Amino acid sequence: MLFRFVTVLFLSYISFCQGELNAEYELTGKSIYISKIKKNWFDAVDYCKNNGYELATIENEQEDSEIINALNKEKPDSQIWIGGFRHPNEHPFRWVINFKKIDSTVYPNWQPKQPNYSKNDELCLEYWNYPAKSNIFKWNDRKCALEQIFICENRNTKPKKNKSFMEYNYFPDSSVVVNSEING
Ligand SMILES: [Ca+2]
Repeated sequence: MLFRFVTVLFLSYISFCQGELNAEYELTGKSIYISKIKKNWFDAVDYCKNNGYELATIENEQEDSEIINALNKEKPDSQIWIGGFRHPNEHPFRWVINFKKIDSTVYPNWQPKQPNYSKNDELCLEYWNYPAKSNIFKWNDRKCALEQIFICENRNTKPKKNKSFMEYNYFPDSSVVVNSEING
């Protein structure tokens, strides 16, 4: 366990030295990094996890507004991956960190007319900054294969079941999703 902890710290140190992330933001109950590099959604999940973080999740309006404040300071790209996804056969999106459904019981900040389940293949969740429509950093479902910047989070209080969403065998194989999106 100690070795694993030290390894995670070491890997974090390596990545943070490579200039792949913007400055750390200390928010209520967690810290976040906004990446400078772009990855598809699955690789963004792995990148955060390999550094002891998770792709960012949003539990309530305060968490949403704090991340949006950080985004407004960094002025990053207009589309940024966060840790929400859905199974092709299920409509509620879920958070990677705890599998919780993103439904009416959870604070939702969708862009108008989103999620639109475009061609039934927009399985991954992003922030979409769309100032022309006065929609600043709201949520949108988008193709997981697209390479975008992303947000990693480290929560002070870890969920009790912090299994990777991959370990639930819930999501279809990531290479199948990416290949079908690229070729389909
Ligand atoms: Ca969409």
